[in-house]
Amino acid sequence: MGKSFSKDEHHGDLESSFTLYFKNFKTESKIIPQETIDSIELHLTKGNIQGANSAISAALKNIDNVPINVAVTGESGAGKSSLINALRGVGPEDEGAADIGVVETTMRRTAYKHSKVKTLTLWDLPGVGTMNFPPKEYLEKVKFREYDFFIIVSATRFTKLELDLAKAIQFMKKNYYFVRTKVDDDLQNEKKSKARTFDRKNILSKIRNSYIDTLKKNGLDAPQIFLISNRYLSDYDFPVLMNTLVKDLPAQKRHNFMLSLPNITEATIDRKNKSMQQTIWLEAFKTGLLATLPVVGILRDDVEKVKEKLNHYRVLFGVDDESLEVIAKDSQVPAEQLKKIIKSPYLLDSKKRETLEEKLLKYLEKFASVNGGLLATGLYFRKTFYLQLLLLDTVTEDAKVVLRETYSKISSNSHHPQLLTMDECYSFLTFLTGFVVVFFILSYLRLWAWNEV
Ligand SMILES: Nc1nc2c(ncn2[C@@H]2O[C@H](COP(=O)(O)OP(=O)(O)OP(=O)(O)O)[C@@H](O)[C@H]2O)c(=O)[nH]1
Ligand SMILES: [Mg+2]
Repeated sequence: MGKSFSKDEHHGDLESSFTLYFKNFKTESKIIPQETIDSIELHLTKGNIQGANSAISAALKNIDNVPINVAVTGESGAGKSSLINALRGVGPEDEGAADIGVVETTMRRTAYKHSKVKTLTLWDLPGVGTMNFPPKEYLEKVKFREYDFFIIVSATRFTKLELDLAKAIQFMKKNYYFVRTKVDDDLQNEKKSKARTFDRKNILSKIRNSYIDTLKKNGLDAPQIFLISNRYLSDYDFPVLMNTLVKDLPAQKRHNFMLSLPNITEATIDRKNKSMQQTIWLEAFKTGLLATLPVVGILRDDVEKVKEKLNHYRVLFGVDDESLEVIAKDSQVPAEQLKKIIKSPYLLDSKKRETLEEKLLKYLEKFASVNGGLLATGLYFRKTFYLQLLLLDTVTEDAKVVLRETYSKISSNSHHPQLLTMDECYSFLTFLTGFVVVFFILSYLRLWAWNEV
């Protein structure tokens, strides 16, 4: 599979591959800053292989180590802890979950580390109202410089203090996001009180517009509000909120933040895949820059590394045994059932009929037909690169299969908002009774007419 290149041909090829590869990604999905991409390209143009290699190593190291700090603030009971748990992919009863309750539980800032992404910390801050300080002083007290952005949460309306806080955050050149929680409750209440005229879309847009009006009146430019439910994450604006947060972060923080997010939609899982692909490609590119010989077979000592990689991906995509146990508990789908429908645990199973080499070959054929050829040419085209993509895609598909299996269970659980209100049940029963009465009258009339004849 390897192909030899003369030195110049090799460099020219590498430079164009590098440029082409990153052209495939939108700015908001790239995991390294444009300046870094430009500088690597410059090294390659000049034939400075060592320079390009060091720049890629530094970029990857930065992605691994750069801390991400998220501040969540809002009045007591607004749903801060619930949102933090949701962002960490932790259920309210799971180990290490932030305390949730109806009594005021957050009086000072509390740090919650993400269990899988060690560089990410979510901070549960006391509301600006509970601290009794003007916004600027509040920001100093909660150490505003440490955070990448603020999420300001409310379950009712935003107070004047919170609106002023947003302005102060903006002034400090940090991002903030207004999040309105518990919209599931709003819809439920509307449905109960106005069953006949209930229109979900209309109600949500009314709620949204009333917030936007208030924000505009208070001098906040380009205001945005995310309507979410911490109980039903894939409904409403939670997925939009996640995309916005990822897009607004500096490129080098995107990858880890993306990986930290819960698998609530298939689109989220695909985005994690795209992010992982970039790190795999950069690693392979870097290795290929310095490699002198193309690797043809899967080396024996690579097998252990491959196993390690697979386990790592399974953890990141939430399909490792431990994660599956937690998902099973939350969704009430037995863990055994989940383990049966996924493929990654058996991928490296040597007893299987199809060997890993055969699987890889099949994958390469499929890859080439979808992408119009194989991605990388030149010395860095190594089997291990495509093997990692195969592992990644298998794990990605597993995460989707698990989501589908558990989503259907969650949707059919009784705690999901009722499909029919009492009024609707009553109307339906009235209709049914009417229908039965009319049916009997008509049958009787027919019989009577028959006897007459
Ligand atoms: N229906 C519904 N209930 C929610 C939602 N978010 C939170 N809750 C409930 O609201 C209550 C308060 O939520 P918390 O997450 O503890 O609120 P908090 O802002 O952390 O409260 P403090 O720690 O007291 O400041 C809990 O009973 C949650 O289960 C939501 O989106 N929908
Ligand atoms: Mg709390």
